[in-house]
Amino acid sequence: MAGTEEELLDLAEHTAREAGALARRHRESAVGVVATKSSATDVVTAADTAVEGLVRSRIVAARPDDAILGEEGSHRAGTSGLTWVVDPIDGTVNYLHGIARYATSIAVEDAEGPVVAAVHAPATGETFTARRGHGSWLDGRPIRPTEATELATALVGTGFGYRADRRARQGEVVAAVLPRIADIRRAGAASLDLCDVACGRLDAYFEQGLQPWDLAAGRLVVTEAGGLVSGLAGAAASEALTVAAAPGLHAALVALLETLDAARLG
Ligand code: LIP
Repeated sequence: MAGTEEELLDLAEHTAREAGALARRHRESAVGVVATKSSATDVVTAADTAVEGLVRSRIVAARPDDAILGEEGSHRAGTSGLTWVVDPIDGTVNYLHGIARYATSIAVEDAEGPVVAAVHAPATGETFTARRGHGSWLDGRPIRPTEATELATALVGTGFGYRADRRARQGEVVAAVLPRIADIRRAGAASLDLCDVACGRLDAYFEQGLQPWDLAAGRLVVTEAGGLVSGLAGAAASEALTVAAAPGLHAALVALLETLDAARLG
């Protein structure tokens, strides 16, 4: 499998870069909303659809027996036991508003979870990669989380959902967390927030409501860098809640969020 894993990572990285370049070209022309999903603010642009189509075509051409799970609907069954989990443009609202923080996020999963991951940010040109059991890298350089151990001095990322009732609850949680940490960052792209934990730009990150394509690649980048990712009460990270942190901080943040019942979906 080793040779295949290296080939998988190479394909994921090169496809994420090509997809990101297409997203950037679309952004430099005109970007418009072509549909909405869970709410009026959960938008889909023509670029989302075009970029996912490009990723799908590259995967099918190279690995026709693999399954695909894409945010914009390019679901495809497979027979190989591997699934490509794709967010063509993570940070869609940023992208639509011309905020230069969005990414193409690609993970390949087997029955045990993510095997390889690639997160490419076209606006900065940065590419995060990870391979299970082998580490995480930013543009080929190994990355590590911070040595943070105290919530009171921690810089923590978070995000909010597309449903107003869920945001109301998330706002309550953030209001309770904020006095217990140094500061909060809400930057709008979960995959990049997770990668920021992996490389030490953030000490931790938590968010309720992440979809598999938001989470799959960034979770492997964090864990292979030496960070910890979970839900609450020993659960795995999921739509209920994702908590990613430097190893010295993770338990304290989970404990705080458990006291706030932060996973109670709005
Ligand atoms: C986004 C996430 C972000 C979250 C947004 C949205 P999308 O994904 O990356 O962290 O706060 O609500 O889910 O929709 O841009 O792919």
